Amino acid sequence: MSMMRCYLVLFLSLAAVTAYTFSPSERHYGSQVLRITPQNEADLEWLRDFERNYENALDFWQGPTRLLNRGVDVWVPKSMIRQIRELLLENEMQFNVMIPDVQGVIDEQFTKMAGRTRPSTLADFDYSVYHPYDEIRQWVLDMATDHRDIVSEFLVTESYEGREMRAIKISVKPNAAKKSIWFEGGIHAREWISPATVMYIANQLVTDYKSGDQRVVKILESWDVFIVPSLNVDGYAYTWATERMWRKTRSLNPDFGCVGTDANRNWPYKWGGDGASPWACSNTYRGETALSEVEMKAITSYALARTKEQEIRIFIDWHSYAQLWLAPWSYDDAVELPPESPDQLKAAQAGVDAQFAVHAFEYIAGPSARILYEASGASNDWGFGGLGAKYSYVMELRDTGEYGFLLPEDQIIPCGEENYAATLALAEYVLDNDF
Ligand code: 0X9
Ligand code: ZN
Repeated sequence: MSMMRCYLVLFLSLAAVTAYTFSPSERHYGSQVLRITPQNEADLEWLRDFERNYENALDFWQGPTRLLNRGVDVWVPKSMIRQIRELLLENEMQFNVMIPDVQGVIDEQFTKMAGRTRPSTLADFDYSVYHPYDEIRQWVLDMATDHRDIVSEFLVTESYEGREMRAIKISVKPNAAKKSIWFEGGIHAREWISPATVMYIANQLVTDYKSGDQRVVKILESWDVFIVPSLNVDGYAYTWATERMWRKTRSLNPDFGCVGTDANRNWPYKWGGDGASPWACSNTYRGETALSEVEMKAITSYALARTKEQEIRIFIDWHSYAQLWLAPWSYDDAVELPPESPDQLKAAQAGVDAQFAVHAFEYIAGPSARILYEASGASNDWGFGGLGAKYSYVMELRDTGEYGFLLPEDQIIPCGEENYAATLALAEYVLDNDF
């Protein structure tokens, strides 16, 4: 063997065993997530005030919703635990500790991941674990290379910090009558189950199509599928390197000391109304203007251009957590629902039934502002009102408040399975009833 080849072999084998050592540097020792369960309307009213008063000091993983039996999950730093517990007791709120040691869960999950190596081929890509951004980007490239007959990839934009945001299109046989499905994951950085689930679904569609699964063949002969696995790429990278609980983008807000915009308050439809903050330090900061974020500008113009060629009829923005299908409207709970609402909810219900049939996990479908809370400048409103996709949803994945955003890896595949079933059911429902 020549000296050169010898070095090359040595280099390659070293590269193969170089394990990654991610671990966020921000630490949250002693912090807890408390779950407060409203017993009646008066409790809910109190919780809404509580959120208003503390939204700048505490991170509401799940704010007060319109669903009486759903809890409010609030992440409390160690220094405030006594004060918040006393406040809840004084006001006779029922609560329990949902996560007794947030840092403990984060540490445990990163320890489990330490020592893993990068997948060297697509065949090595493990759908049952979470992946750092580089690997997601590489997955996009590999999907297009290894399945070039039906998968293509494209660059949506470079992010604020200069990362490539890439996406795939699954398209079998050109057929003028096809319509499109649009899935985007990872708009909220810390909701790791979202990119993991959309990648699972993409792989399953391709695999099942290639093995001749008749349901999938029929679906893909009618629908092209766009999948953007990770929309908020800078935020996602930040959750691996620095702050596991980061939600927003990473753009600087020159007039404020705080970084980032809530990309899901930055969509250009009913931007800047209720349920979106004008304050840059808020986790629901709407941004300086609609589409102030480069990622959002790129994704909206890309989707608008695509729908002109081949109507995007199904649009899902994947989030966690709460197990909900959220249909328009998001921006106002009092505004009349669109005439399409009954169809949107019926189609979602077909998905809910399919989800339940797989692992008996219950999802609930409804109009977002009425069953959850108001949020203006949100994706499902733009998908419907701006893009014109009749079946436009925010999907909140697992769980309903055991681990929340820190969903363990052993739930990725089950979550993928039930949501793959939901995807097929939704695509079929629309195909059969309203194509
Ligand atoms: O608040 C959000 O952006 C979404 N929930 S999350 O916990 N993933 O952040 C929900 C947005 C859907 N719209 C309304 N709730 N109105
Ligand atoms: Zn979210």
